[in-house]
Formats: sequence, structure tokens, C-alpha cells
Amino acid sequence: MTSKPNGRQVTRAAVAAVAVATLLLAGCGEEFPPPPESGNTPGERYREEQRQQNEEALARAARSDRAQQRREGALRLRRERAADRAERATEEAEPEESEDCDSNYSGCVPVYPPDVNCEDVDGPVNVTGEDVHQLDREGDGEACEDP
Ligand SMILES: [Ca+2]
Repeated sequence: MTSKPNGRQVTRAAVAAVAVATLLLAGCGEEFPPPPESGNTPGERYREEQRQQNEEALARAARSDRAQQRREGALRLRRERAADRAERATEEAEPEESEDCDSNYSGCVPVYPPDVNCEDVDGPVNVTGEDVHQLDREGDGEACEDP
């Protein structure tokens, strides 16, 4: 049997609804968890971790950059000093050869150009690079072997 709700029943229902709504609203802060902060869902946690890792990596990189620059500076200085020492040692050991001998030959052949012939070369030499002076006509690697 159905009955049309009378005014009294409607009023009670409305009062009940308002009461429930009021309770829900009042209790909202306690009943529901606080709004999710970042890091609450797997995706957010992942992104947060990535962000922190990126920051840490950047910080590490910055520290490492500075350290690296100091190391490179020191290394450069040492290399320059070593190069200076080596250069001085070379100059003292072979003052003329280092600049006047062509690096394509193992003996001392004057630097090309100008082109030189075997008459200008002191003894047989070996071709270690390119025979720029064309001293080794057979191409066997030995030049000016026949005085
Ligand atoms: Ca030859």
C-alpha cells in the first residue's frame, strides 16, 4: 500500500536530511583524511623521488664540477710545468734536431719544404712517415742508402 507523504512526514524527512548534512559537514575534517599531500599516490611519490634525486644529482654535479675544476686547474699546471721541463730537457739534449729534422724520417732530414736531396742528408735515413722529400725512390723505407 502506498500513501502520498503528508506535510508532516515531508517536514521530518527534511529536518533529518538537514541534520545529516550538518553532521557530515561538521565532521568532515575528522572523518575524511586530509587532502593528499604530494607523495601519497605512487605516481606522485615517484615524481617526488625523481625531483629529489634530480636536485641531489644537480647538487652533486655542482660540487663535483667545482672539485673537478680545481683538479683540472692543478693538473693543467702540472702538465704545463712538465711540458716546460720536457721542452727544456729536449732543448738541452738535442738543441738543433728538435726543430730542424723532419718528423717523417728517423734520421735527421731537414724539414720539408724546401725539398732536399740525398746530397743534403747526412747518411742513410729511414722513412717513418711520408717520404715528403722523395728520398726513397723504391719505397722500401730506407732512403739515401747508396751514398
Ligand atoms: Ca730506398
